[in-house]
Amino acid sequence: MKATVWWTGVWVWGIAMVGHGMAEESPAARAQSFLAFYNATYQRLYQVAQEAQWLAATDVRPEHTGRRIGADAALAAFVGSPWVIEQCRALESASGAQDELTRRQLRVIALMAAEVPGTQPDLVRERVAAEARQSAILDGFEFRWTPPGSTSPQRLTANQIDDLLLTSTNLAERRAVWEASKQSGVALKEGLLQLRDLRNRLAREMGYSSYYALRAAHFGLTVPELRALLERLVAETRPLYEQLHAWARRRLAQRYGQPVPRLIPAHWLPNRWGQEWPGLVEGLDLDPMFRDRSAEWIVRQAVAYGESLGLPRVPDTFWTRSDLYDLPPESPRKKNTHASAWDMDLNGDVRSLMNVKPSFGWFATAHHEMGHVFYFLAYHRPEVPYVLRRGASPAMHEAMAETLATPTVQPPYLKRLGLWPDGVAADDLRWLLNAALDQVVFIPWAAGVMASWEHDFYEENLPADELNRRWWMYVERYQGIAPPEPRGEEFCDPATKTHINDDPAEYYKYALAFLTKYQFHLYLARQLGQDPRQSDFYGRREVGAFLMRIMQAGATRDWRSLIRDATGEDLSARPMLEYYAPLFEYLRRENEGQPVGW
Ligand code: X8Z
Ligand code: ZN
Repeated sequence: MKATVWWTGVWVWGIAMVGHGMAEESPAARAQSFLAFYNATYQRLYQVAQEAQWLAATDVRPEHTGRRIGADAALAAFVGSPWVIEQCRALESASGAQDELTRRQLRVIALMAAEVPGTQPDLVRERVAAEARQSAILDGFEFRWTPPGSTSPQRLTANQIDDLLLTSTNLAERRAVWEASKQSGVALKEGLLQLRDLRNRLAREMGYSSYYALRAAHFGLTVPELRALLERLVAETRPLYEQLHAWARRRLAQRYGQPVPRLIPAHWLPNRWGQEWPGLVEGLDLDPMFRDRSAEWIVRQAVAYGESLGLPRVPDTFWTRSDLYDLPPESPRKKNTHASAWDMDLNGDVRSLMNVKPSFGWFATAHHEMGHVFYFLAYHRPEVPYVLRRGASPAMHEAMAETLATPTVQPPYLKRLGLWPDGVAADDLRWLLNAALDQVVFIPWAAGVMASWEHDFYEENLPADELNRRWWMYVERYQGIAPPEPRGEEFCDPATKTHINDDPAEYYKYALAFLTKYQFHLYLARQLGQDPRQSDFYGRREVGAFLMRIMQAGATRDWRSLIRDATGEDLSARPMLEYYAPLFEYLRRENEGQPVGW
C-alpha cells in the first residue's frame, strides 16, 4: 500500500516536471544549461578580446589601445554581468547537487566575475581603460641613456640593456644602463596606483580583502596560507642562497676591482632586478655558443624538443601568426619586449610574442614559451570546457613552461645540439653553480621580494610615498642587494617589472613553478634511471605521456592533487635542494672563513 502511494507520487511528480520542463528545475540541469550558454559566449568574446590585445601588444598605437578597450569592455560586460554573478551564487549554493566538473567551472566563472563585477559598472569601465593605457605605456616605452664619455642621449632597447648588464665591466657604464632601465617606473607609477585602487575596490565589492586575496583564491589559498607557504619556501632555500650570495659578491668584487661589499650593488648584477645571475662563472660564457645560430633556429629547437616527447604538433598558424623576433632600435613599430605565449581562441590558434635573438637567455625563454604553447594544445579538447582550458593553477602553467626549459641546462641536450662549450666536463661543479645562479637565486626574488611587496601594495594600501622604500627594504631582506645610492619616491622601481603592471599580484607563481619543475624532473629522471643532473629526455615518449596526463586535464583537477598524484609528494623545496646538494657542499668549502649572509 505504502509502496503504491510512493510510486504514484513519483509518477505524478515526473509528469509535473516534464510539464514544467525538468531541465529548468533540478540544480544539476540548471547548471548544465547555464554552463553551455556561458562557455559558448565566453569563447567568442574572449577570442575577440585576445585579438585586440594581441594587436595592441605587437603594434603599440593609440588606435590599437582604443580597440583593445572596446573589446575588453565587451568581455568584461559579459564575464562580470550581475546575471552571471547571481547565477553563479545560486548554483554554487546548491553545490551539493553538482558534480566536480560543474563545481570547478562555477568557481572559475565566479573568480573571473570578481575581476570585473558589473555591480560597479563605472569602476569596471575605468579599470578596463586603465589596464590598456598602462600596457601601452609599458609596451611602447623608450629607454634613453647617455653612455659615459658621450654627450648625446641615445635610445636603448630592452635587449640592449640586458646585453650591457651581462657583458660590461665598466662600473660607470653599468650604473648608467641600470639607472636608464628604471626610467619606465617613473612613467608607470601614476597608472599603477590608479590600477591598485580599481583592482582593490572591485575585489572588495566581491568580498575579498584585496586584489591580492582574489588572486590567491586562484590557487585555492587564503592570504595567510599563501604567505606561510612562501615564507617556508624562502626559508628552506635560504642556506643555499646565502652561500651563492657570498660566492657571488666576492666574484663580482674581483671582476670590478672593488672591496667585497655586504650587500651586492644592484648595478653589479647581470640582470635589471637581480632575479637571475648569469655569466658569473669563469669559463662558462654561454652566449658565444649561439654565434652561428639564427633566432629562428632557437625557436625551431624548442618546438622540436616538445614534439620529440610526443606532445601535440604545433600548428602551422603558430609560425605565420606569432611575432617572434627582435626589432631593430630604429623600428617605427613598437611592441612588448617581454616574452609571452598566447591562447587566442582556446581552440588551436596559439601564438608567442618574443624578441628572440641568438643568445642563451632567449634559448631558455623560447623553450619556456613553447611549454605554455604545448599546454594550450594539450587541453584544447572537447572533454575540457572552455572556462577550464587553463592551467590547473597559474603556477602549473609556469611549471610546465619551466619543465620544457629544463633541458637547456642539461649537458646532454646541449651536446646533442652541438652547443656544449669546449673544455668543460659535463659533471663540472661550475656548471651546477651556473644553473643555481639562475634558478635558486630566483626564489628569494619571486617568493620574497615580489610576493611581499605586492602583498603590502594591495593588502595594506601602501601609501604612494612609501612604494620605493618598501621595495628596497624587501630587496635587502630577501636578496641581500642594495641600489647604487638610496632611491627616492620620485622613482617607482617595482613598476619597472612587467608583471607588476600587467600580470599583477601573482608573481609568486614562478617560484612555485620552479620548485614544481624540480619535483617533476627528479621524479622523471628516477623513473628513467637517469642521473637528474645529466639527464636526456629527448625523444622519450614516457616523459611526454607523464606531462600530458597533467596538461590534458587543464583546470578540471586541483593543482595540488595533480602534483601529489604525479609524483607521490606534496610541493616543497626538497627536490630543488636535492638537485643542488653537491653544490651546497662545494660552496661551503669555497666560502670557508668568509662571511656568509648579510
Ligand atoms: O615572465 C616570464 C616568462 C613569461 S611567462 C618569460 N618569466 C618570469 C620573468 O621573466 O620575470 C619566466 C621566469 C620568470
Ligand atoms: Zn611563462
